[in-house]
Amino acid sequence: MSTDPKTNAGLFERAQRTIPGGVNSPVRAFRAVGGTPRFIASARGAYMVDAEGRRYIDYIGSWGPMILGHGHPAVLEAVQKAVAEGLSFGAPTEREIELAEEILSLVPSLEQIRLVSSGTEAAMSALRLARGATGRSKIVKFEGCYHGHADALLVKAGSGLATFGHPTSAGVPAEVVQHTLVLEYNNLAQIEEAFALHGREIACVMLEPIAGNMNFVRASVPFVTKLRELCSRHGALLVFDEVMTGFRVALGSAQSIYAKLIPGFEPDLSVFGKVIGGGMPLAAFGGKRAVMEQLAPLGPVYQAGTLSGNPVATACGLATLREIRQPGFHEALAAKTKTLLDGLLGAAREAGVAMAGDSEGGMFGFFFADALPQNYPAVMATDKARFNAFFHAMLEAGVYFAPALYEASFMSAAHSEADIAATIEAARRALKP
Ligand code: KE4
Repeated sequence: MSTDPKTNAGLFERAQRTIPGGVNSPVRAFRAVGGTPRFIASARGAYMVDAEGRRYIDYIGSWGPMILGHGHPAVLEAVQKAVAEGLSFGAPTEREIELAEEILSLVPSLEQIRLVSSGTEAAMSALRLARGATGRSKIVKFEGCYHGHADALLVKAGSGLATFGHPTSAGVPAEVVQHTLVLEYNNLAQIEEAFALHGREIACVMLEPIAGNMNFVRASVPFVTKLRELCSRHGALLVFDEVMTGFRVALGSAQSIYAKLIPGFEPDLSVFGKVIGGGMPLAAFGGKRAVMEQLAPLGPVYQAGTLSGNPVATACGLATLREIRQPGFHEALAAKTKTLLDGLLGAAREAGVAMAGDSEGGMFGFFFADALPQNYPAVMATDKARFNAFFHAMLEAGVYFAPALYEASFMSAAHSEADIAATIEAARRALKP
């Protein structure tokens, strides 16, 4: 008996016939948590509705972009107007300038920015730019941080500081990652030793300032301070991958938080995505003019894109940024996120379950562990079985968290106090022994 084609299971069965794994991005397949992915039919405000008509309170928000919630009137109006004016021109538009000016007005470390279509493309381009601007080949990234799927960044740690990375994916030749050094996040001794060994050959250090691809792990202030100091001393560029944290954890992104804690702190290059596209394919990378002007057509570093700065995507991103820069927006978002997280942790305490969590702005994460992990091995040592059971209990209760223990979750301006109370009540029931 074949599965009812109108159900999630039926759609998943059908999808797997024509799309590898039935999905266009692996994490959507629920393989980390098990079970059948939900095929979403529509979304509005804080809610998504699946193919079976079931409604979920959505804490994925398209993995970060939907900071306003789904279908914000100002965003829909801007996108519909842009659609009527034309979908794509392959020529410059005024709105790309407006979006560039808007982003630069919010991030003081930026003097110029280039728009692209995905976070992967932005991180890959920033990496090439760092190598081109410094004339160096070696790069440093950290275990647990994800910067998209460009070959040179799909790397796992080598067997020590002197040895460089190994591919995490088939199809990536060892030669491509031979210059990528993968270190432990928040490990000051390792980064000091790496620069002592390779300092003059390192083009850049790339990291997620708050690692949402380890669910929620903050780069410590001493770690970021050390990175800034070593990069400056050795002529390497410090690249903040803010695809997830950008305009999400604070209006000025994560770098504005570190600038308050580390006097004068700035990264050299920044990578953005998600929120700046408001749900449409748009990302960006930027930095000081002297570095950015190394890019074609001015300089020798080639980078391009047919749909870069797409007029509909820029309308969506611009409308989103104009809404989130309203006074009090991030304060209200952060307060809601904290209320939710405190409620989840309280429910765990009542149930006698070890749970740790952290949040910044509209981004949060929780682990079934006694303490917050500070690096990837510690994240992967948290209780996966308990996480997966909790994920599914909440999904059955109509609450959609990130389907993997190493992924962050997201609050939106559309989530109401009632949504948060219902989520906490569902957690109490899910965690009850
Ligand atoms: P995209 O190519 O997926 O737009 O961005 C890649 C990327 C780069 N940098 C960071 C810090 C990111 O978090 C991402 C993408 N994030 C994942 C969620 N962990 C996107 C979800 C997915 O892969 O489907």
